[in-house]
Amino acid sequence: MVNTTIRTTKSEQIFTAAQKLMPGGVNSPVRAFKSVQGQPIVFERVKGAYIWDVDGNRYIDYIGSWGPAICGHAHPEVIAVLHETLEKGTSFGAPSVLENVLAEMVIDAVPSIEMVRFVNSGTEACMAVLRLMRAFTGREKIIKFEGCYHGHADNFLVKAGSGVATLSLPDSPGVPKSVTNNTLIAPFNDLTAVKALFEENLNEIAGVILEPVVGNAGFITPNLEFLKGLRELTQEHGALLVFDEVMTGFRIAYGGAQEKFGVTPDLTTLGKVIGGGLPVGAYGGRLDIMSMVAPAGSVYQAGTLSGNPLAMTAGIKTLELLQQPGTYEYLEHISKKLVNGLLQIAEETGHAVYGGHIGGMLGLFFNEGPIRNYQDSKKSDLVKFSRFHQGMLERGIYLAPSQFEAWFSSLAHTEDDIAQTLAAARDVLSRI
Ligand code: KE4
Repeated sequence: MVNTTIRTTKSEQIFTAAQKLMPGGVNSPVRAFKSVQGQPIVFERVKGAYIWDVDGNRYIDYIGSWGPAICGHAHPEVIAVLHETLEKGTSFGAPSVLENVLAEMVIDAVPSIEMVRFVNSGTEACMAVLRLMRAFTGREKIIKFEGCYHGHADNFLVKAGSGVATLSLPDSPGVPKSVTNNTLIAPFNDLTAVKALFEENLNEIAGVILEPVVGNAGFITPNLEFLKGLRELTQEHGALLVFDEVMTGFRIAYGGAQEKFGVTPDLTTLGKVIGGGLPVGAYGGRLDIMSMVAPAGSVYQAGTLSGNPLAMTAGIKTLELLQQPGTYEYLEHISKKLVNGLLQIAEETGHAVYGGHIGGMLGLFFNEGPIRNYQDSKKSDLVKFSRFHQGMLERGIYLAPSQFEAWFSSLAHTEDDIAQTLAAARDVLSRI
């Protein structure tokens, strides 16, 4: 079904052509709108909290390029410094002082990070941190949590979230059993299950990796006791604790979930925000572990465009903007206003909805709740979500096209944007 009230002729034409050129017409599955009605909107340009499609329709955007646009799309100060760097070239393939600057900012901000390595995506960061965990401990098994997504490397495509959950893909074809045999799964927020895995696999588990606040099974918050328990359990068993903060890093607090909850892992992965919209990822942590990474140590990892000057420039400026006083209070305020407004409207219009927020990250389920893990979030009403998504799109509100994704606010979203979003939600929820 195409959007009935907004003209999307050009989007349709371009997307039809795209499907002959790229698998599913997209370069990342979740963009394909497979689990919601309608078809993908083809973007023309973005600015602040808004996007414009190729048909000239404007939307208030709560995806923000899946996290990077935390200061608003195409922030003038980011664009300005990028122009300056562009004049000096786009890639050096050699050290630049920009890498030192961003590395220092990340090390100063993130409690667990004493040394950091930049890569080009969150997937790369998670792949590298996995190899490092195994090298440091000499063990092969890892524990991940159902519904958590750590990029598309083979080892992590086991009961993953995000596009894997959205498309309800089986553990992806092409991933050898020999690889996933070493990936143990537990339900999020279930410390007992993790304890059992450690006891059943004594001295074999290299570490535990998790999204400390889940964004890839929909928005799921941790029990603090769960996070603290993982910290104690990994220490007790000589295993490493890894926070995948690709999504939460610099978004739920300047120092990420580990600052917010006061639990410090051994290693952390980052992405999205630290590149300010340019391709980036990073992994970092304890000096004794990071010193094992080549060429300082023997754990190999490399990348042609790693630390490239454009991504470093955009990341530095983005973090500078986030350091300004009041930014996280504003993100908290805007997210809270949106979520609380939606919960109230849902109640008034008779829909079971569960939602929450932390800083600039939020989410909503068509579900009675509580949502403690992926099994809970899977019980959500996906048909109703799809109708809600389509209705909001037709009213100029751009939400993640999957129940199994988080929403993102930014410093550019205004009170008026929230009011418009809530008005649209009331209209849609009173009709579906
Ligand atoms: P990338 O390889 O997409 O840069 O990062 C992978 C990744 C790792 N860890 C976490 C916690 C992540 O959220 C991600 C990527 N997030 C998705 C959104 N759910 C990216 C959007 C997409 O896949 O197109």
